[in-house]
Amino acid sequence: MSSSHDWFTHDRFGLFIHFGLYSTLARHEWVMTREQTAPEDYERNARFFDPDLFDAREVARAAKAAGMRYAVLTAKHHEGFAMFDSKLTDYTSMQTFGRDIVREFVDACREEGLRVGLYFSLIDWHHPEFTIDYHHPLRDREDAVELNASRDMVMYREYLHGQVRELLTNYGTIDYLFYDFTYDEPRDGWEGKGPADWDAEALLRLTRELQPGILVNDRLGIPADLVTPEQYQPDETMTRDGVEVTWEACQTLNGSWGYDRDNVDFKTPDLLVRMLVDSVAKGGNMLLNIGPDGRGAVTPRDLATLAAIGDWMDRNERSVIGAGPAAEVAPFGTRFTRRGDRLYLHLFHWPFGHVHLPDLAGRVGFARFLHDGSEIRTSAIDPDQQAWNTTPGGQPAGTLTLHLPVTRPDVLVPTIEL
Ligand code: H79
Repeated sequence: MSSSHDWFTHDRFGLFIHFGLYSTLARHEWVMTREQTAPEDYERNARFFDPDLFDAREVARAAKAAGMRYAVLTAKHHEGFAMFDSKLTDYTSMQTFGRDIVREFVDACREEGLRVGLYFSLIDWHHPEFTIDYHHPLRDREDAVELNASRDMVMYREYLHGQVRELLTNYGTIDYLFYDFTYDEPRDGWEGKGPADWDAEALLRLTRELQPGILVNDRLGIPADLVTPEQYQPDETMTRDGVEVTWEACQTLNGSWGYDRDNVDFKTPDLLVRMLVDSVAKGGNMLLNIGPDGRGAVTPRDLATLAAIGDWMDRNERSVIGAGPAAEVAPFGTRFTRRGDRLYLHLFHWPFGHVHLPDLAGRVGFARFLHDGSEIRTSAIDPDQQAWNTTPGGQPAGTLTLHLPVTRPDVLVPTIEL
């Protein structure tokens, strides 16, 4: 069965962009909560935010060159600062530095042929009607409970729905909306927030009414189109009530989403390719994040990482894009993906001499490295003539053995097409 969402599972790989006032503070996008900054103090930073080097075309081109097919920008994060021309507040990029970042982003994506995604925070620590809860920057104030008595989530909800209406009305077709997030279990004597606070049913209805083809994640706290595991790789294909679900792992380069100057705990390009392959092997997507810096530039390091992934994708992308899980069981330290009648074996480590693939004897016409098309010689254990085989001992009948070169080819993840 095909649907308007098929592009998503086909495309498999997208770019996440976290960009906001926190980019210039440069110490994690949760800095407001971490440092318990009052909204009026945090707001002062807005006057100094001037991302003169933000170039949406450059970002979109880097995504394209990395092999990504869609991109998702933070239209507004928990800090409440709108990176678009919202008429419902003056706390916007338009009012402070005269640019509609969402507009620049959607235009650039379309020019580069990328699907357009927006991230929108359900949380808003700047809005005066948003009640204080355990994630809120005012949580530790003595008068927090009294302050809440004068806050009204009904009014906040109107604002929330209103900004979503703006985003889904004024920027053409939006393919994907990433809401963030529901935390409805109480903690430390505080309430959380969830579907009732967002009026999730009505918000989801509004979303679909304004953008009939849109894909929505499930962080409104009610089932929607996909689940978005954050900074972890699921153990296997994800299911809900026994049915496989569409999923996407969102992953960071260094553990922070917003630009985090002093955090140098970076994932390597080869690890990131393995994470992408791992997602596809389990039926999922990967949304990989960058955080442009305080001037809006993508850091040289992040650009280099994207370029390195792109080098791998140039030769190997057909093993992930348009591909999905395979029924065959992959040997330890490897992953299988499948596209049509092709199986792809991704080697996360480099064994000496051979890889043994159970039950594949007689089913493989040709084996080759994907990066250079070079043949991998194979041998099979013939169930009728066990003595004939050249395979080193101990493999059961039906096993296909791949004969690898001693030297690991110089690619991030060697991939063999079967
Ligand atoms: O936008 C990104 C994150 O800011 C947001 N979702 C992604 C896509 C998000 N991150 N964490 N959470 C949502 C859940 C809350 C985690 C917390 Fe913490 C743990 C809040 C306080 C402790 C980690 C450490 C995040 C802030 C400080």
